Amino acid sequence: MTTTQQLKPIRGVHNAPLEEFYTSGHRTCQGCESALTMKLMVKAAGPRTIVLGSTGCMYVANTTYYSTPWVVPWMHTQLGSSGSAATGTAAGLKALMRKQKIKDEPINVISFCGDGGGADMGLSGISASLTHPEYNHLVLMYDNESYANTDIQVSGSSPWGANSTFSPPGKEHRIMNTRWKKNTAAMLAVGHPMSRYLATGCGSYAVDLMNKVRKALAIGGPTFIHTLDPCPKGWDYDPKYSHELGMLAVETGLWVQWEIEDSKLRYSGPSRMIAVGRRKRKSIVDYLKRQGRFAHFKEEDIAYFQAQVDQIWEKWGTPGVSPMRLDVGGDRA
Ligand SMILES: Cc1ncc(C[n+]2csc(CCOP(=O)(O)OP(=O)(O)O)c2C)c(N)n1
Ligand code: SF4
Ligand SMILES: [Mg+2]
Repeated sequence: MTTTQQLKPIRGVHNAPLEEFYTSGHRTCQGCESALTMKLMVKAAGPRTIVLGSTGCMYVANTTYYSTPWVVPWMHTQLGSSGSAATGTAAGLKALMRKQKIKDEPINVISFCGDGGGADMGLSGISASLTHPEYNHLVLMYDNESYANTDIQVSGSSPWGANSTFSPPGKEHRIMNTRWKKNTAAMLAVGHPMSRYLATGCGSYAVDLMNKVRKALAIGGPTFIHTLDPCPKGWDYDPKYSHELGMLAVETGLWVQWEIEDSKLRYSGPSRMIAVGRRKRKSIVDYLKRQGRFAHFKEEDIAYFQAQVDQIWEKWGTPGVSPMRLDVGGDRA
């Protein structure tokens, strides 16, 4: 394995690097948290970084003709290809260094995708990338809970009941998306023992997210981070509330922040406080009522949603990560 950069933890927001590698020149919506995720991701990674990005808002809105916010080298890849682009780029760099065509130095490779590109279309490529311990890279899936760039179609990561262009509530059927959100990071964590680091995060907890990016890049081998990114357009709220909605998602226990480093699971931020019983989860009502995509919800829908979140914390073997529990099978031979 080629060496990785030694990236020290950032102790508090005042110690975050001042340099920006994702700056002006993008055309994302006002209050776009996915843009914030990009900014924090590459701020944490630093200048010796190559970023690859699959089709979606973070490609299209960031590469308007002759203009881009990326200060580091950046390349677009096909919608389902974040995993293979990551492996290919890491392998290419390694070969060039071995042949002494370029200087042998640690270069970060980050490949990002949206939830449509990662949780749905590119899942197999990401899975394959996490089986190659000889290549160092991070796949970051920014999750705005829809195929946002093509006008908010439902994805496997969209929340139950949310209004989208593919799941509009009607008079006959109020709840058109009857699927619960996929738990992508945990699914990948369970199935890929060669990956030493997988985590969830949210731009509302900027230092936590930047430190997770640093750990993922420094540890070596293939890694994965899944962020939850409030999206004013798709979630239908005033852009000024993006930060608060990200916090609410965590404080209600709907979005659980954790990391698995060398098989050790740790919760972070409010999720840790909730997990150790030092903080109560907030009710989901405020989170739902502040977003137009849930405006059609009746009391029974809110109650169902709350019951699902309660279950994640009260019935799952590892809350928010895995519903599995050991069954010792007392009545079986
Ligand atoms: C193979 C393929 N199918 C469909 C499209 C059209 N398309 C472009 S962006 C996009 C949405 C991607 O959604 P997601 O990955 O969640 O990113 P977001 O737009 O939400 O940022 C789609 C369907 C495409 N570019 N390639
Ligand atoms: S639609 Fe959502 S994800 Fe896309 S640029 Fe706008 S706020 Fe960001
Ligand atoms: Mg999306």
